[in-house]
Amino acid sequence: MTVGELYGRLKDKSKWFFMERDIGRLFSALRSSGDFWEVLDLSEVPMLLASWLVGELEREGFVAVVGEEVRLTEKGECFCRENDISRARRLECPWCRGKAVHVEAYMKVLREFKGLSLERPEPLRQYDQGYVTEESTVARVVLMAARGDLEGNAILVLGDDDLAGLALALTGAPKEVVVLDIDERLLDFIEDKAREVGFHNLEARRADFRDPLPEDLVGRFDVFLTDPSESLPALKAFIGRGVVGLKGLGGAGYFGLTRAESSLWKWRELEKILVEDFGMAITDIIHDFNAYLSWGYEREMKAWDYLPVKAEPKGIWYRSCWFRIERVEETHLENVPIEGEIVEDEEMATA
Ligand code: SPD
Repeated sequence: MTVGELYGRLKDKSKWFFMERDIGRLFSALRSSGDFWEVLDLSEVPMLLASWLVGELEREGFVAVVGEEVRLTEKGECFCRENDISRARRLECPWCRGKAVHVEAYMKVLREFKGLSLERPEPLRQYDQGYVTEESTVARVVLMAARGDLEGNAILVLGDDDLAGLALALTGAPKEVVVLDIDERLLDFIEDKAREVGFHNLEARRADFRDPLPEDLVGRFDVFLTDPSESLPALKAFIGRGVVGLKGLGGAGYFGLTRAESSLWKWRELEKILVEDFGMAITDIIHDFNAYLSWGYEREMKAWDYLPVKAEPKGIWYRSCWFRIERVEETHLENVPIEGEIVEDEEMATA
């Protein structure tokens, strides 16, 4: 059977955006690992689609679930050989781990950041929290330095369970940092620690991004940073508020986007919004820049019921690509309330 024939049999049954290429990606990852979390990571097939697909492949006899593993059967191996599907491999640079920046000049910041993070508030499902490794947070700061978005800049952080505000404070480099979050625990923690390290130009303020950006923050910043939940309305709200916060042309923004919770269809929808509505050019997309630690509520998240194997992840499996965008056209920006729930769409899996 060809990949095209298998796709033809399955495509109309899927509830999610599904391309022929997803089949090749999934088989390729299954050739490399039987650990389903690692398969998700390697394949980059959205989590709910991949879970459903494994069920279909099991019914067709291509895979078997054995204990805590999803294994290719002889039929599955044969399918790969006949369709020239090779093993998925991680071929990232071992020096930067694919982050495209070298943290060496910021080792002191990383060391101090790790120390301060020991007491950080744990993720809450209520806010869809789940934070990145300390290395990822500091790499964001290093990238900002490399792009001229750190020294002397006014920086707005929208949502900060990753503690980017604190890492920025540790550099002592920004002119000011304003951290907005809905979670008072984070605000108190970040403000206290920033003061403790002697950075006094950080303000932490409660915000819900369904509300307009407060007037005194509109048009005040050189740079913003955010890592939103991945429904399109949430991405649009968080990034949109960030853009509203920028001073104007040349203002830059950073945000993360996964393949686990966002299909390439959603990527394109968002990219259209960035370019056409927000007047932004996409200057950087660094693949798998951010690595997230287990958030502790895996068994409660939406995807748990869909997983072919009910076992908790043993290591990092959830990563996001890191975007840098820059304002090149002063399009009209809305700063109006958004009604209703925004942290939900059919591809979101980990909330
Ligand atoms: N719900 C668990 C963790 C979610 C982490 N969100 C990352 C979003 C990336 N844009």
